[in-house]
Amino acid sequence: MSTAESNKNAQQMAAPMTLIVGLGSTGLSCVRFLAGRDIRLAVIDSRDHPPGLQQLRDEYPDVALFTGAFDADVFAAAERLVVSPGVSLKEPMIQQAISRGIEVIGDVELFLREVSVPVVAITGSNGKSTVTTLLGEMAKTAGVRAGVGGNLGIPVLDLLDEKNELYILELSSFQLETIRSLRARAAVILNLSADHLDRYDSYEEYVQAKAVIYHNAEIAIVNLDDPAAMQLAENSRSISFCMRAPQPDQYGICDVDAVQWLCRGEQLLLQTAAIPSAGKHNQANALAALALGEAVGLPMNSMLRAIRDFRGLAHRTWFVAEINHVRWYNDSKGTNVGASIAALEGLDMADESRSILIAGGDCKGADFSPLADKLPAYVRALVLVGRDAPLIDKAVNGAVPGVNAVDMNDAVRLAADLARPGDRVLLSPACASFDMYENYMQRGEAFMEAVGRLA
Ligand code: UMA
Ligand code: ADP
Repeated sequence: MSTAESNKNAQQMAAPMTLIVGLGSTGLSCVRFLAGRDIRLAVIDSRDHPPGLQQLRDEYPDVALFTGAFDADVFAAAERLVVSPGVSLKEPMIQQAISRGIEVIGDVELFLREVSVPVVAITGSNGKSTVTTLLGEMAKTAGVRAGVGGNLGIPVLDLLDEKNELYILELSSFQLETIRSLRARAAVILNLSADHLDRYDSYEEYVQAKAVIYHNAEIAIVNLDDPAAMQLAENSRSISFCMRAPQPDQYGICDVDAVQWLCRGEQLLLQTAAIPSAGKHNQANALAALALGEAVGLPMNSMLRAIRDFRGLAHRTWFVAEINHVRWYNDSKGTNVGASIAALEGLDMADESRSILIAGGDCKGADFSPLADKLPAYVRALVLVGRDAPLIDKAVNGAVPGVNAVDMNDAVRLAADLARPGDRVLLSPACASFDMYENYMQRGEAFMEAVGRLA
């Protein structure tokens, strides 16, 4: 650090300041939002070279920055913390700040204090990005100007625009931990299954973080197929969805003369065959989006048109190729056990065909036994790759044949050998990608390239 910089930092600590904790995309969005508001600002990040470093130096040279191991003196000088989702509130210095009684919030709380138009809040263990994006498409088709983002990628503060009539936010459990003022027009917990147990002490704690989304929501969207998620909705007004024939005013699936339909009560809306994205879980996602769309007054015909046109998001049960009568799917975003189970069940054909599942990576403290229990019904063979492959192997305990691969190319070659005509090969790792790749996108690309070489 230069002398000028350390002087600037010392000055900053001499007076009460808002401390932005974390300099990733969220931290930068908070600086952009708060800079120029006559608020003394500083940023701290425990990384030596946080991703936003250069941009902060170039665009906000007056904002003090502290990098490397968190410094207690910097936290002690703060009168308010704005904490990024990647930083746990259990961090001892954040705990001390909470004990001192200062305000500890996140970027979404700053955002909520700023907006006056309706907010749709979407969480769940899986399907968040898909439902958020699909609802955004529904709004666009209906001509409603909506800001769409959050955990999906664009930090919420960067969505702020006076012209927006609606905000559609994907909120992670991490983001929900630092929210105080959420009064969503419509809120949903899509489903609940274990994730992020490297950050939470228990599954219960993770669920409690998610539960916040329903507090003060005007309309709760409720998944009747997920009793644990359903139980968290105590709102007086709700719109429900399920994967069976629904009651009046609920969304569900109806069979008429062997044809499956998305329906609302007895009203047939759209044949499920018209949904372009693969898997039954994407039917559930469409129903959730319809219920959310109804809650914010989107017209039905626009919503159905958006469903018909929405091809799904890349790396989510994404059809890659058919080679020698074997269909290959990239579900690299299947980063937890619940997601991989949903992908296996969703692609199931109820015939003799099976899936070859490629799984493994950074398991985030997961328990693989729910996946192991499901494998015999859906999986012909398992190809394991990545750091925590032995943990999956141990949980499966020979319930289905398994082989180990050294890398993605090897995994794809092995899967091709194991598949029979009519089978599917599914990359759905049930793990994060950080042991081998920068992110799930890179892992999915590696898979698709290897499949391409095979073709
Ligand atoms: N980190 C440190 N020290 C710090 C600050 C962060 O080591 O001082 C680490 C974190 O532990 C984490 C990484 O840096 O591993 C990134 O954290 P961050 O808070 O800087 O992340 P942002 O770049 O601000 O991105 C965050 C969300 N990231 C996380 O929650 C980890 C992004 O979700 C989100 O798109 C973005 O805000 C905009 O809202 C990503 C994510 O992985 C996609 N989310 C998790 C998930 O979907 O499972 C919850
Ligand atoms: P999230 O944003 O919650 O991670 P995504 O929409 O990105 O969710 O989907 C991630 C993965 O979760 C998909 O690749 C698929 O394996 C699984 N998935 C998607 N929708 C559902 C659902 N409704 N229920 C269970 N699993 C799902």
